[in-house]
Amino acid sequence: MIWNEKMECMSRDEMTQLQSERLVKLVKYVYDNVEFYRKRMDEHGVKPSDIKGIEDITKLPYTTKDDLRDTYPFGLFAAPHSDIVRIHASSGTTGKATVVGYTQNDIDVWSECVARCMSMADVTKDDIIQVAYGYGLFTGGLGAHYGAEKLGAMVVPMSTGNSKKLTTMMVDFGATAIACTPSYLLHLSEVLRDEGLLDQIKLKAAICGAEPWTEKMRTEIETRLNITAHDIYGLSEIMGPGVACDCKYHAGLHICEDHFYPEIIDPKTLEPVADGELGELVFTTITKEGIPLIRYRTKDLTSITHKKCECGRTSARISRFKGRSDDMLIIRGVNVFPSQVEAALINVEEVTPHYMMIVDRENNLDTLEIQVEVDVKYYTDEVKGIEKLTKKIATVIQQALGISAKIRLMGPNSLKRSEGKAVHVIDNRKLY
Ligand code: DLL
Repeated sequence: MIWNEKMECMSRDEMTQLQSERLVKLVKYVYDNVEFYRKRMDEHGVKPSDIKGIEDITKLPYTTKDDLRDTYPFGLFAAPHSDIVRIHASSGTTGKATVVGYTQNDIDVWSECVARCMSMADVTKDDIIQVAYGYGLFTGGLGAHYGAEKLGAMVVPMSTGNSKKLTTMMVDFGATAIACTPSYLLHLSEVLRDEGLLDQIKLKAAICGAEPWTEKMRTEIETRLNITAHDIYGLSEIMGPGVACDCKYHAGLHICEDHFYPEIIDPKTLEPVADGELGELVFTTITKEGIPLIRYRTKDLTSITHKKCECGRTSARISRFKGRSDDMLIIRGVNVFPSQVEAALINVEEVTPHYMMIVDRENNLDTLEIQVEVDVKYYTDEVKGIEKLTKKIATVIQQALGISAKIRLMGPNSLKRSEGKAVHVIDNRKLY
């Protein structure tokens, strides 16, 4: 089923016209309401009146995560606080989170986009959907929740964790759809198998995202659970889940293009690349009110096509993600930057700035080990001392990253020094 045929199936010309009108309005809106953008545009010598249509978008400067960090917490908000009805946040590159705000209209648009995505997975008002993304500052839980409600489905707001309860309720409530990260769904399939519940579930579809996954993982999920699994994409800076999703043809993710204007650029030259070529995805939020962003560099690497899909939708499609142009990792669904570890360790007197993060996947759950080099002054063989310091670092890391890590203390000068750019991560998962 196509949730919003008018918007999802409009002709290219109509879409370009709509995007042009919306961009012109947006640029004036941010220029009038966000000091940061006013200054940026003045520096670039661009006036709102220079933007006459979507073809003028390349005249505008890019926005990055650092811009959000530098204006923390509300510096990029365009709407007055009295019009903001919700805040979400995700990891920043160092200590501070990236904060986003939504007006009621933004929440309505968001729910509409998620409803479109869930419809791509053939979820309807007759479905019972378990939302097992985290609820809270992370956009996954509430984003999926409001979209499923908009669809009219029966929503079970499980959040993450407590897999046994989730699987029991899956059977007892007869859940027909689930929204969660793909790795968590693989884990759930094992819990269902171990509990002997696999033949009692009524699941038909899964809406999986928030982290990279492969076609191999999709096949594994679909075979184990006898369902169809759809790839949903989004990021908190742009909105949250629901920016794009794949339909039953799995031939790329349809972007909600009437709200998010996509560009693909070469991350080095920052020049646009042609359809089909790999590059960094950039979005302009052409209808957003709370925190509209112009040419936001997602750092996600993909390619785009503007060809009509077999499903009938005409919206541009992006291919499954091929990596990132920065060093962000997603561990257990949480965005983690090595620089956050560095920032956290600086406050621990007993260790040096040398560390190594080792990421792996065991039983479909991500594991993180952080090897930390102890300062020669504090190095000890004494078990009690090691235990105390390990615990202290584990607490600091948990607070900084929002996820737990196994800490391994290393002797002075034991971690390999690199000659060029320091290597701080070994990722043994095969995600791209
Ligand atoms: O992960 C929003 C979301 C929630 C999307 C639930 C889908 C489902 P952030 O925490 O801001 O927002 O992380 C955004 O996650 O830039 C990508 O690198 C990655 N990501 C999200 N979805 C996918 C996906 C949410 N389907 C960052 N495939 C993005 C690959 C994804 N990577």
